[in-house]
Amino acid sequence: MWPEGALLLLTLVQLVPTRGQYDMCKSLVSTDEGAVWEHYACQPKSSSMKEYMRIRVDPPGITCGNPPERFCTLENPYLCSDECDASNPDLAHPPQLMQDRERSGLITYWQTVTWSRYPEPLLANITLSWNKSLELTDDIQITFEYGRPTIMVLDKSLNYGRSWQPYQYYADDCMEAFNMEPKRVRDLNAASATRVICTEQYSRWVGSKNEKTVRFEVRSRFAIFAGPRLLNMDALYTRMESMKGLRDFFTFTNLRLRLLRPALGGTYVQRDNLLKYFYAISNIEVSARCKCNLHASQCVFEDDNLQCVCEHNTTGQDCNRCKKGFKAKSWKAGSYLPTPNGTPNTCSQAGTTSGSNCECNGHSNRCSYIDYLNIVTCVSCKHNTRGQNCQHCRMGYFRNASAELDDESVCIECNCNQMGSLHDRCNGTGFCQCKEGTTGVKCDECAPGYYWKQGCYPNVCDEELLLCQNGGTCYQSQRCICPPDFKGVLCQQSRCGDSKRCSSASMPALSLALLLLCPLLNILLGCATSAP
Ligand SMILES: *[C@@H]1O[C@H](CO)[C@@H](O)[C@H](O)[C@H]1NC(C)=O
Ligand SMILES: *[C@@H]1O[C@H](CO)[C@@H](O)[C@H](O)[C@H]1NC(C)=O
Ligand SMILES: *[C@@H]1O[C@H](CO)[C@@H](O)[C@H](O)[C@H]1NC(C)=O
Ligand SMILES: *[C@@H]1O[C@H](CO)[C@@H](O)[C@H](O)[C@H]1NC(C)=O
Ligand SMILES: *[C@@H]1O[C@H](CO)[C@@H](O)[C@H](O)[C@H]1NC(C)=O
Ligand SMILES: [Ca+2]
Repeated sequence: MWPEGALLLLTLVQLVPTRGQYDMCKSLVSTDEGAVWEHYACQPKSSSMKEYMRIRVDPPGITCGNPPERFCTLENPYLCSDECDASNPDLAHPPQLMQDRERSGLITYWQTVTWSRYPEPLLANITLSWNKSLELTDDIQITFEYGRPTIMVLDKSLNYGRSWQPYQYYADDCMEAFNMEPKRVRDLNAASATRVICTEQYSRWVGSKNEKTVRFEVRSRFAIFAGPRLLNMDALYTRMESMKGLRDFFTFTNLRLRLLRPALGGTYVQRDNLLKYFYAISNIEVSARCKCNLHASQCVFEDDNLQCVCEHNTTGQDCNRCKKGFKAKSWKAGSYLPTPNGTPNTCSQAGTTSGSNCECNGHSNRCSYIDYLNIVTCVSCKHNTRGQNCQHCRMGYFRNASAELDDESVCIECNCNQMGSLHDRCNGTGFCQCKEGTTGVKCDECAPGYYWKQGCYPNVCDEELLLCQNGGTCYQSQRCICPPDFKGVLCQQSRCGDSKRCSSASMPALSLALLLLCPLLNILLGCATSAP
């Protein structure tokens, strides 16, 4: 179907000028002033994504044939003449047979080892990745040969596999397997269209030849809004604009099938014939379009990756940024509304109003002419920026050296310590201006010789120069704790003085321990002040 070569167009060039919805980004229209381009919201056509998916199966060794293994079928468990042998191309069942194009009716499939280690569960994960955000346009269909799993989960990731969420649960008994009420997509309504359900519809045993498909229903969910034959797509697109979750629900970068229990062909596992239990998948059909934020009508497969061919002066894998030199406004996705052509929300060139350059670096959508200065300036700069072109950081913020000028995180808060700094501004590398005795980038540390107590204060005492005397101890550099007979900042002054009213004065050899007992001694030994 696709020509050989590095660059494959997913969207066929339209030879006939019939126009589907949102499939053109621009067209030349004639006006009184000659031909001009008109721009529209646009999106690539839906296509089969199975050829572009990377498949990974886990755990290692789950694929059958190494060593070669015999297997039986559920329909005829006593005829076990089939063999899987990874070293023989005719008998091998590698993962890529889930995505091949089957010629001349020959079914090819990936197959796992048999459940010979029962009762240990037979588990397999199939991870499908595209390295591109995609939007489902039709049902996902997985074709199982030799029976559909009795327990399985479909997961999806929106962030290239960093995190996953369940998409749909499948079991022949949802209550038993997942403690969930069984549901069908047809039971859902506009309010519950994006609910993650468990369905029993695709897991019951009906014979392996009769029903091979497990679906993730997309069309029935679309039909909730667009009607049973999807004739009113405008209603669906309108909903997608007003319900952000609806659009995200159909968006993914990766899918994962967690196969948790194979087909049993009955209620129980027969331990005497475990060679008839395994998984086999012949095809995984994923119909989707590249997510290009309504800024591209084509998506190409280039250097092994899908890539939107961005229009409207946007760029990025998903057309999710404005091109350099087109950042007069912040980037915005195109909109399906108003139907039928939508709004392109194009990125526009640095303005030329009054000959003045009014590029706002993507931090503002508005400019204003200041009469007495004869300049055009950006107004309401966002993201903590300021300036004629929103090119500076606001007071209290500094420039993020690793961010481009149009990055939302271009300005970083100074975060100066309120107690330790003179004000909340900082210099170009984030250094705050510190009060005396305070140091550190944010002024939250004390210089040597200072202690922290809601700001830095000079030490009253320490272990070097400002020693507490006469046996006093230094408490957190803040004060000396003096023995009872001494006072003064460094306990340098005797309380007893000349009046010899303190016992310790007449007992110079008294140890520190006894000194601390002085109040007690006063009572016992009668050295109290009022002794006759
Ligand atoms: C399948 O993926 C899940 C989620 O990452 C993981 O917990 C589980 O161990 C995997 N199973 C196998 C058989 O690799
Ligand atoms: C994923 O796509 C991005 C953008 O096209 C590319 O830079 C990156 O190398 C791709 N990663 C892999 C693993 O192919
Ligand atoms: C994008 O920029 C080019 C100039 O490089 C201009 O001709 C074109 O009309 C712009 N497209 C849009 C949608 O603004
Ligand atoms: C600086 O910008 C980079 C690039 O956008 C961003 O990843 C980082 O989080 C920013 N740093 C801070 C502190 O905001
Ligand atoms: C900010 O202040 C620090 C410390 O005084 C200094 O090292 C740095 O060079 C200053 N940065 C700028 C951009 O002035
Ligand atoms: Ca196949």
